[in-house]
Amino acid sequence: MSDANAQALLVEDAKTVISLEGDFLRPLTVDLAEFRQQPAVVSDPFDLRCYTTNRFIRSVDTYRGVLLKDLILRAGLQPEPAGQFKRTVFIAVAQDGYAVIFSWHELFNTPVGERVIVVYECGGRTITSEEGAPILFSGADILPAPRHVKRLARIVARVLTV
Ligand SMILES: Nc1nc2c(c(=O)[nH]1)N[C@H]1C(S)=C(S)[C@@H](COP(=O)(O)O)O[C@H]1N2
Ligand SMILES: [Mo]
Repeated sequence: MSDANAQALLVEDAKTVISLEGDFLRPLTVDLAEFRQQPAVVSDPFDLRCYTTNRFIRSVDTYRGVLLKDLILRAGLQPEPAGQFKRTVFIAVAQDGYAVIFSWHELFNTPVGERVIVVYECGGRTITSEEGAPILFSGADILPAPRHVKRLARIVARVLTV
């Protein structure tokens, strides 16, 4: 990639934002350029396969991204009333309205959370918005396609009550 191309992608990254909204302590907006300053997680190559039809979609090379739970920790959860944060669900919403759910327990107290990342690179190359960046990927799921969300726009926190 030429320097000019790399620069253009960085400029595009700075314009690509994800907002954390709802029941966070400090709702915030992050841009993809900031992600490169944070600790990264790299996933193994995998086959993208649909849950509903079991259809093989394509093989995907290594992904690099930041942990969803690191973003959530930056925005923070309400400490009061005690323990209420454990009732939080996180809705990851794409630009087209496609949405998937994670629970607080799943992210912070199971191995699933160690592998839920917001992805900005594939096979060492920046993913463009045409290719679906930023992608939310849950690497421990059995069938990966449902929680492989292209063009992630928002993470909405909701404290559930019964
Ligand atoms: N933004 C967004 N991401 C999405 C979906 C969608 O409708 N919108 N569908 C999911 C489902 S159910 C499947 S099977 C795959 C399809 O992947 P493809 O669009 O790359 O073929 O994307 C997943 N990610
Ligand atoms: Mo699917």
